Amino acid sequence: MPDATSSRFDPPGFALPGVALGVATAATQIEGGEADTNWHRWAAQPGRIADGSSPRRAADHWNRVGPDIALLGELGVRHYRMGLEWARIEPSPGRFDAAAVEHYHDELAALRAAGITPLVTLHHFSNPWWFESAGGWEQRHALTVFARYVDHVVAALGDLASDWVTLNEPNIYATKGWVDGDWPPGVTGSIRRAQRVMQTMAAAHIQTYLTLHRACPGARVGVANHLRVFAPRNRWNPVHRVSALGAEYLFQTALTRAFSVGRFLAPFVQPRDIEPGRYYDFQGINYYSRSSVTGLRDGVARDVPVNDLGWEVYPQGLVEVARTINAAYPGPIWITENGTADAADAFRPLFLYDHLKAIAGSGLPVERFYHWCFTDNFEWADGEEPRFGLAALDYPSQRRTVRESGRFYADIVANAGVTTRAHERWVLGQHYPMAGTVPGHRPRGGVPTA
Ligand code: IFM
Repeated sequence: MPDATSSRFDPPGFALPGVALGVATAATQIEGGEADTNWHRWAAQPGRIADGSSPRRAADHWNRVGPDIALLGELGVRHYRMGLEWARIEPSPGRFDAAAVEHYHDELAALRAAGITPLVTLHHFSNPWWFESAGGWEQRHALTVFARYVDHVVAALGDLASDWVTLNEPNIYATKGWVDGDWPPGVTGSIRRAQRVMQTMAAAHIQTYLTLHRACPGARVGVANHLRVFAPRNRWNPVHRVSALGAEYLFQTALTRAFSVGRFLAPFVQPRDIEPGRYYDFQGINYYSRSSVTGLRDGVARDVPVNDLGWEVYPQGLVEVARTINAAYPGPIWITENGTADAADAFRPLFLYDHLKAIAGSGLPVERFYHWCFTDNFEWADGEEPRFGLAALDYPSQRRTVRESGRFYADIVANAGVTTRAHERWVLGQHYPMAGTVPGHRPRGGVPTA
């Protein structure tokens, strides 16, 4: 029998005051259908996608916007991060597709009518083929071309969106595309070109930040930064230690500096037309895992909990990266993505609990948390197999079924925290698989450190 001093958040429950909870998606990963993007072309090449799938199927969201918004309503979320497919909006250089723009306009209006605040991502790994084939983010005119797209979007949709992510994870985009080579354009081993891509994207962010603020007073604009913890595999080994520091610097430290305050430290070069300033209204953090560094590549430590893709589950890391970025660039923190691949839904509730609990006890100014992902979706080169959704997707029938973790999340949203009872119902007794026990364990997003 609860006594007078007991609360519904008694440990192991906890409240999450001040954190607005939402879910995240990206256009190419859920929309389905035809769009002439680098990813649609990449997926058409044999062997590029682990299971041979493509973004053409995905979650068919393009044709299911209404029911999907109803499903968001069932989860009770009031915040939704969604992406725009540039290739749909601008199918050939300078020609804008009024029907595609109207589709997004209607989607934003429907979200607003349902009481859901959209956070709109302008670029999330996918480029129109005409842009990609002209050199993509390496071409001289990339900034001008991207600015033309942004101007159009802002004029057409700026009345319905005030929260914007300019770019999603440019460090992953550049590392996978120009160093690992398992994403388009498939270049391997060129750290120099990857850095050039990141430099151009940093300049694009700043240019877009200024455009959005000129056009939409009150806009809140940031980058969805992929941040991870880099730990030396053996902390007594000097090579591991120096490599971990080097990897962190090359992968995220110099880049977040350029994005946030327009200061381009080596290996970047300060662009002549960019003045140092403040170019963020929130620090967006996509957090998934910790890297265990030995030298040339990062990896996953032995004997650690992992998800279906073999990524270490390290909840405290979310607070570690958030503290680091907040100390350098104070201001609101929006966790623009956090979630895990767990097809059996065997540990997603525990994952959610551990990460949200880390935030709750951190004292950091976390204003928003977007779970990745709303539904299962096309996970880039890993295809349809990894399951990140709060809603399970049966691809052939396109049937969505809210998982138990989705019900748990809805309960957290409704209570603004994890109640003692919810912990007992969804979390108690769960545990993570351990590294070495996950078939097909493939750490990804490796960062070269030499
Ligand atoms: O699916 C991706 C998303 O596109 C970017 N952040 C990481 C997610 C999981 O890998």
